[in-house]
Amino acid sequence: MDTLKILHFPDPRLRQIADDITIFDQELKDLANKMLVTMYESKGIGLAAIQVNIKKRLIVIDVSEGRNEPIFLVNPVIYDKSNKVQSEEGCLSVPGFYDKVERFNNIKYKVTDITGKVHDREAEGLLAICIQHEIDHLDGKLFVDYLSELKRDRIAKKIQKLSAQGKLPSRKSVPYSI
Ligand code: QAP
Ligand code: CO
Repeated sequence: MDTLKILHFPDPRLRQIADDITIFDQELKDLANKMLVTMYESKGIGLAAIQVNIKKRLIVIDVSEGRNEPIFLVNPVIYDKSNKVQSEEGCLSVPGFYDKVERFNNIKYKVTDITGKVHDREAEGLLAICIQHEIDHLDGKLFVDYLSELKRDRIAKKIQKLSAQGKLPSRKSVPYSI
């Protein structure tokens, strides 16, 4: 299957605000599946549609050990956060860079599934953190926005340089099929 091209910081297209999804058809399922394959291929645990230049409120996540428990989130909204934690984060759109960010260990959120059904859910730990990170993408926000301007600008310059040299890190080496 063809995979999607992931945008890299500081690409301004990562700053777009994604639109709510209103149509739940086969096209949406195909897109979700394509995003999942793209995420698995790049060894990620989460990917938002904005990262592949699609302005829709769609997220795919898999934080399972076996990488065989995909979660699809449509139009997710967090309404309760508790227990602040420090999380060490990376991002497929900021390849090769990691830093500490403040998140919440526990969240309650409303989410629509791929068939259009609305659910009220809770999450904790890595899944909760991943959902917070991915919803930020839907609002044009990146984890580097929580860092100092100095750090952020350095990361932007390094990514632009590595990209121009074709030397951006990728973990595409391990094959994965779903
Ligand atoms: C977001 O991030 C996240 O630099 C998902 O070279 C991160 O999947 C949520 C990745 C941490 C919670 C905790 C990053 C792959 C993947 C890289 C990712 C890289 C290859 C990042
Ligand atoms: Co990300």
